[in-house]
Amino acid sequence: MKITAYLSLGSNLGDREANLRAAIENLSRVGAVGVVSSFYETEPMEIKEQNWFLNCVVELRTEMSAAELLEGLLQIEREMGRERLRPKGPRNIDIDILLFGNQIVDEKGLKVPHPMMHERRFVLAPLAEIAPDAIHPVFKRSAAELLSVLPAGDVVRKL
Ligand code: PH2
Ligand code: MG
Ligand code: MG
Repeated sequence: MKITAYLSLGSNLGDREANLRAAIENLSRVGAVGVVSSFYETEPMEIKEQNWFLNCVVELRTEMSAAELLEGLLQIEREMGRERLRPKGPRNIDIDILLFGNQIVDEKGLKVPHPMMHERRFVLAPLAEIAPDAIHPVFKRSAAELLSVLPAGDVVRKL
């Protein structure tokens, strides 16, 4: 049975746009890529003293389980030369699972929905652009609702 997942992609090292495009190409190995949001230039959150990011959200239809999908995404990150220098620090590519159907997963190394997605404008703006009605299964709120109640904060602008 196919599941619709939403993924957050981010890059703040090297040619950020080329990195997002290459990652989106590689996603065909883990499922069928559906709608892709605009690319957004976003102020770094949590660790402030790093380059601005490009972020986007991608819809993916997949036959995989959430755990298999995570493994596939980590493999793509590795093949793209991702180095893990510092948690939440600079990276050429980051691919995170935001939503996986209406599933809730709480395991070591895999938390779905992404535990910080509702606090992050760089996630909610592109998600609400392509899937305003996608429901967060813990808060039972749509992406558009979560975005509308987010306090003004970090800068996120469509490229
Ligand atoms: N990712 C982080 C931490 N902070 N800030 C922005 N703007 N975009 C990101 O993708 C991002 C971040 C950890 O994954
Ligand atoms: Mg991340
Ligand atoms: Mg990640």
